[in-house]
Amino acid sequence: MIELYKLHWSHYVEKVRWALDFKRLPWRGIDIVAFTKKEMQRFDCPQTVPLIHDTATGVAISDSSPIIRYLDEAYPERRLFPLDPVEREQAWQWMLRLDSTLGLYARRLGYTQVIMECPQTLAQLFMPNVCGGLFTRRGWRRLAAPVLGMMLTLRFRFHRNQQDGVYEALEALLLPLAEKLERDRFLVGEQFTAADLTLASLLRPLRIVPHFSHHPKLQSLFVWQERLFREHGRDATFPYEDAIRAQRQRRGAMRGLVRWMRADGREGFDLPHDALQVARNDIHPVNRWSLVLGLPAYLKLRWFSGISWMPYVPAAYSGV
Ligand SMILES: N[C@@H](CCC(=O)N[C@@H](CS)C(=O)NCC(=O)O)C(=O)O
Repeated sequence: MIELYKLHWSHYVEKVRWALDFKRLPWRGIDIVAFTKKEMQRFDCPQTVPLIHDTATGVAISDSSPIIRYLDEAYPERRLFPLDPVEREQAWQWMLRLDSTLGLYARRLGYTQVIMECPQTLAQLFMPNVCGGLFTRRGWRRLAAPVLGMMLTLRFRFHRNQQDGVYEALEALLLPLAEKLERDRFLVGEQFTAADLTLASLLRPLRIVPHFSHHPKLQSLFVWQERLFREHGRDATFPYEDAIRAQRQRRGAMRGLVRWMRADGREGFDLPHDALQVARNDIHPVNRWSLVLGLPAYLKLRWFSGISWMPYVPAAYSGV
């Protein structure tokens, strides 16, 4: 039995869930409290989510790509890595690069979009069981939203999206990927691998970011993603996607117009050209004093982010 310590909406967690389901391994999910992560403290490995504990071997391991590699080595049935060593290394490098670029920036922009359009959703994600679910009720949700929004803004630096060239860097990453996948069915070789699973999972938060979900040159990439979701029985939408869509339908508008888009902001990832050994992360510590800085950062993001409202139309790839 594999125990999976998770935050259910995390795109890194979805990678591991998908791998476990693909390999038909028995597993059980344990929802953790995001603020304390006390459920996983007994394990002597970096405390990021996802983390798995294999009760058969005693192995506990965090970081989604090493987890998937461990699963493939320990349980070789229904392989996710190619047998050919060159292709195997290619798949591994794709995973580490996507974890260190797409995964981090899509998380930033997905949360940014939630904060700009329906911040009350944050309480439903982070506090479903706190005080018997009090913060999922209407008025309390509104109270919790700015506090959670401030903490997340400081932790992941949403207020620096423009400065850090996040939109530009992601666009520069995704356009060639979309072109490649119009020619090839898979990222590596002729079969589905852990690299495809990584790309399709980590793209998910961008489905609520109109600059990407509605980008004419990226529609084929989302069609590719949807095909994989269908073929592998993955959830068509996550609850936060449904929440934001319902809000847009009610308002008839979405925050989609990125006003700046600099041509020189495209080098944002700054990764070494050599092979990567581990994935990068961008989590910054937040304490109660730094929270004082959170309020202006949060308010700026919510009201003066430079991303304007535009009429809501569904993305072409989804037709929803
Ligand atoms: N490279 C890691 C990234 C994992 C990660 O950053 N997880 C986030 C959740 S999406 C986390 O642990 N957050 C806890 C925190 O911010 O303390 C992976 O692929 O698993």
